[in-house]
Amino acid sequence: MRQIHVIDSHTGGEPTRVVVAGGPDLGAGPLRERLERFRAEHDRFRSAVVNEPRGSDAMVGALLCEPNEPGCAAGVIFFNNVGYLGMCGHGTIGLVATLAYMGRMEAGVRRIDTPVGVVTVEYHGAGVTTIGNVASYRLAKGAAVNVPGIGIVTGDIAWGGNWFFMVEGSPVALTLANLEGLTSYTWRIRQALTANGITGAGGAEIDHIELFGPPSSKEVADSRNFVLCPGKAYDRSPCGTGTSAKLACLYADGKLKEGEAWRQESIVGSVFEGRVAVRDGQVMPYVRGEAFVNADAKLMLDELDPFCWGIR
Ligand code: PYC
Repeated sequence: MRQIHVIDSHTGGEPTRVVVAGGPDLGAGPLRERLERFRAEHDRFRSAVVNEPRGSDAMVGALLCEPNEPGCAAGVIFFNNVGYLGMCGHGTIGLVATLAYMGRMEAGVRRIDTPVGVVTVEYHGAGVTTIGNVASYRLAKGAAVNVPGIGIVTGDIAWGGNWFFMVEGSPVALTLANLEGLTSYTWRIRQALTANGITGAGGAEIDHIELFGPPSSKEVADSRNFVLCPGKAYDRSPCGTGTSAKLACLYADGKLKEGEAWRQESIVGSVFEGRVAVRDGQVMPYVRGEAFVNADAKLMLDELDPFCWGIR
């Protein structure tokens, strides 16, 4: 029976399952090439780790790898219920808490290799980390999409390590009680973007939809969001890459200055604090959040189990 050592955590309510041993051998080389090998040759492993009956639609997996880029403390490939993520902010904060739990991370700044580039992490102790994400930017302001049954929806298309369509002013109040309505609204936007060929740079699929509304209170945050992830699950955290994309848009609009704090609240009430620095004309987002380790376990993969590779 195959055994996989995983350590689970949550960042602002959003789960991360780090595979620390027993994962597929993806060889060496750039993380983006190893991600493609993972997808092509070991995709059922992804499903076994994050899908039911061992996981859930909300679970994000993180395969801990040897880094390729010099000076990195670790490499990581993120995956979810339907595929792979270039970067994952809440997952990186969860990864750092996991490395600290394993005795592999002390307070200070480290570099982490990901398929979309090197990110930095500053570990503050007690599960709190600030990630220095990849350069983020807005590709299009006020892009319009005709959503069947809804009409024209206008939003910004932005990169924060994943592609986002970001809508200001949700027509449905951003509360958990409206989860079905929010999921249906954002899913229909996502389908309309695909149907109309509206993409990120280089034809990349926009697979995250983010709605913004007022925070629960001005003392708590500057804004509240709802983020629909690629596999139709919603992000319980404020979404690190989504917050990065938002920061890039705010900066581009002159609504956020370099170094100024922006507190993004999630649909479950957890908060990330973000800032930007500008380097060589690029917007570099910094996002701070907190993660808790909540399981250190062995997954068992028994080929006699009809759902050994997850319910897909
Ligand atoms: O925190 O970047 C993030 C993220 C992406 C998908 C789920 N969480």
